[in-house]
Amino acid sequence: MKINHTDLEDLLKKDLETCSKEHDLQQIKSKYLGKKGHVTILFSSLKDIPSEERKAFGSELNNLKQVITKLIDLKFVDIKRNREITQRLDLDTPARHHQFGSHHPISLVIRRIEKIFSNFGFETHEGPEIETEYYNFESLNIADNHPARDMHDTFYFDSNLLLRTHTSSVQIHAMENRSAPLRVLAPGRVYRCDSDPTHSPMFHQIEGLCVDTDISFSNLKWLLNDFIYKFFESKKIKTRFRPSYFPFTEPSAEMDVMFNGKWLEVLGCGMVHPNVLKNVNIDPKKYSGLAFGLGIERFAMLAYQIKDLRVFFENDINFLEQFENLRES
Ligand code: 2NL
Repeated sequence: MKINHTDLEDLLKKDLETCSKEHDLQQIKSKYLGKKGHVTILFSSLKDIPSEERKAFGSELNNLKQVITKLIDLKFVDIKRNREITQRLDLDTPARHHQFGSHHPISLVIRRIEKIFSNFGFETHEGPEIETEYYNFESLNIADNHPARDMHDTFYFDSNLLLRTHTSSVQIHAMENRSAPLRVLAPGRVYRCDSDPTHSPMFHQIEGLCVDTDISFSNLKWLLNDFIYKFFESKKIKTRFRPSYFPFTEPSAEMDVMFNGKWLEVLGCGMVHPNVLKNVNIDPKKYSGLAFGLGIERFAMLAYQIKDLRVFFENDINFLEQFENLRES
């Protein structure tokens, strides 16, 4: 009996052509190579073959088995690879939803102000939000009995440690570390024990300080006027300086800007008090300084026409999303 070697191979090839699933291939495999498979049956027929033909027939069978095993194995690899490709390119997969975040308006305003002052050589400095009484008050010429030290305004941890009430302390550290001349910008969170619809116990401030020889009040006025023109993108905007009082500056002033026919106070400023310079070992006879401080929430409200202070701290996604397109400003 002669086995039809090519018939079986062709039969398998046809079966493989229409097969695309691993499960179906397993069935094909057992159809040919399983216990009752074609190849196995052929092998069991060996014993009925006349002995002089057996050797040749056996060798032919081995070859056939090898070819069939190889074809089936290759098909397994093929199915596996196809599965990987179709999984990778599954067009029914829902599109990935890219949701870009946005910067908080407070961050945007800080960045804009930093950019304007960096053109005048001011460098941003940071410092701790927990300070000692010395750095928050004493070094700034704020006397022991000054109302700003009152327990109602300042968050104390103990008699010495507190949450900074302004970022002036950052500038004190900067003057101690770098000495004069220097130009420092100090943005950051500050804390006051005050909470109502127009006051948040945590808010943001930027202070600026320039110490050099021959710094005058007219330098201060020019710098701040130019800053306001740049920030509000108009040279026509009206400003004025009113005399004021801060323990750390002398003279001191408040700057108003005209919006819709009304004067609005936007910042406080002055010439650094000689006592403050002495506290950081800078000679007030040789050096003088200009300084200013402003509330960032106030500037953000003006820049983006925001009416209510509380939206800055609620982190409502509908509010924050509006600043998405202003990322680069
Ligand atoms: C305001 C007023 C101001 C300063 C801050 C300052 C810092 C040093 C020395 C002198 Cl180290 N002055 N800062 C000066 C004047 C005013 O802030 O109304 N801020 C919201």
